[in-house]
Amino acid sequence: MLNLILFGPPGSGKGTQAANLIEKYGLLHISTGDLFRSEIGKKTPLGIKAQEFMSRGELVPDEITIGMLQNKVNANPDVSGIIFDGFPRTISQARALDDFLSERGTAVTILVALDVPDDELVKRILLRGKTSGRNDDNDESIIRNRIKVYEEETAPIFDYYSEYGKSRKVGGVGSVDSIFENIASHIDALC
Ligand code: B4P
Repeated sequence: MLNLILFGPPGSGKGTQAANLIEKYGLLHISTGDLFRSEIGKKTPLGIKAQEFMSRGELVPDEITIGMLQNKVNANPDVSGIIFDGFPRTISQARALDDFLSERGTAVTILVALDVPDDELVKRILLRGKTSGRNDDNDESIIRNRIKVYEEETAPIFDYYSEYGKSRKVGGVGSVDSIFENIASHIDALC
């Protein structure tokens, strides 16, 4: 099973690259951001809780996020692999993911991090905000807070998987196709 963590700060292009990767490798795409937005759209109790954190640019608490992720994986038992997009975002989510995959007789194969400068991230997200309808995309101070939360809580996951020789870094500025080729070369070197 190919279990790929697509990693990087908000706006680095994880969702964009995931779309191409699904096509090439036939993987299930799980985006925790998309799952939360779907719950928000349906006004479920989980969505109402998630909205509170997302609108401030903060992470949704682990106890909500981990359970939701596990439900999604359990609902798709026959897949040949998974792209985890936006998960894990804390070390404790990473540990929970490792335990959960190990119970299923599998493990994270590779983490690919997209590297993009902060000012480019802000520019991209503000541009996306013109059409996305996402209230966390429209306010520069909320976007900067998302980047700060990423640096403090999420970035250490890169080193966590480096210890197992699983982390790779890819430049995230340039054409979507050239970035995709780069990601694929790292995956192909392992599989
Ligand atoms: P996410 O939905 O994961 O969103 P994101 O990080 O903003 O986007 P992504 O990196 O996928 O960027 P995209 O491809 O769209 O998270 C939203 C919120 O949900 C979080 O802040 C948090 O509150 C919550 N959340 C999610 N997961 C969680 C978890 N595990 N734990 C706790 N909370 C969680 O690209 C961005 C833009 O750039 C697009 O407009 C795209 O067209 C453009 N772009 C992409 N590639 C480009 C390129 N090469 N050049 C120029 N533009 C490019």
